[in-house]
Amino acid sequence: MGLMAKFSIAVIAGDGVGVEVTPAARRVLEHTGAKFGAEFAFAEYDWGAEYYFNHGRMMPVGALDLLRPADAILLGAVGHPDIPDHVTLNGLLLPIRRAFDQFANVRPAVLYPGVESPLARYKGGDIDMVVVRENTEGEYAQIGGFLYHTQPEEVAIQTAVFTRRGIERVVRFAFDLAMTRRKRVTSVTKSNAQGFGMVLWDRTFQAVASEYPRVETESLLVDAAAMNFVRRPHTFDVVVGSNLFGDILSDVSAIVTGSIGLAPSANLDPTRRHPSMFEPVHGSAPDIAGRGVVNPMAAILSAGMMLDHLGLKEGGKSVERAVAAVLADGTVRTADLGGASRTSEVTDAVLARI
Ligand code: GGG
Repeated sequence: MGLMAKFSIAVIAGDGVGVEVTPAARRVLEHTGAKFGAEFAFAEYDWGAEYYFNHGRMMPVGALDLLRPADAILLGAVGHPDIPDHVTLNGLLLPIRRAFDQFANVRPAVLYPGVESPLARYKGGDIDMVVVRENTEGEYAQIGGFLYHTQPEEVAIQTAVFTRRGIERVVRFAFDLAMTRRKRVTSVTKSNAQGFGMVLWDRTFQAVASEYPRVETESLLVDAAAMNFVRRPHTFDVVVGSNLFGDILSDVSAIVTGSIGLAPSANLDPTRRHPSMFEPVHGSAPDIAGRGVVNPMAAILSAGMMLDHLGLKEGGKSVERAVAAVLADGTVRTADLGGASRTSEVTDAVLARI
């Protein structure tokens, strides 16, 4: 047997169903690693809502320095009904994305055979797109403040930040990705109404597009994009948009391909100076948390994306193939896909196929 590649993985299971899907992803990493010559050392961090209740913050001072040496980060979900969502998000997920310059949030949406789309005329194999979301600036830059805080005359200022550098690098990432796929990139803005940041986006998109003459391009306003994700999802290949638009549209792409329980994501620093982070698109789902019924496939597919990022391409492919095989077989599936299987049963079924 050849040399084992060794990787250190920081794990933040987080809140709600995060603590149920993360162990499933971990098992898949261990199992796939053993088959494809890789070994994983996991460091678990108990950050999130419980940590907040005990310490008044989502993660400790110095948390980012603990994550920094990791080869990758596996995240479950953040969010708790008793903590405002802006506290959980800005206390954990967004600072990690920014600190590690994870500027490309890659969110594939595939309609797998055996999965029913809510769109009547679409069947397995018909939809295969990737939403590339700008992940470090834009509408989530968290620049602003309150005047007359909590008083009746209160004013809130929330500033979106768009930089040419920030737009250019994520758009370039989208084009490079499209070159490995069907060579089609759709840019999404709202530049008719937002005449500064989004106009800079459009101009930057055109400039980068001119460097990729073999890639077909399309620019859509976000309202038209939302409509066309439902009307003609089969026409999209790579879709690139701002932090907010990518966040929203990737929920639409998730549901037209069957379930948000199948939607993985990678928060990538493509320069590899920092660890990238892999997480299901879904949140903590407090309504079903703790019952062992959440679909682990989004987290498992995210683990597959991690393997791919770490250079274990065949391992990554085998994870996706295993998920696809379980979906095509149709006997083991969670409630979001019309089944009654438990999280552990789905995980076992995927492991058996790898
Ligand atoms: N899986 C991570 C999670 O909890 N996502 C929920 C969420 O609200 N995410 C916001 C974002 O991706 O910006």
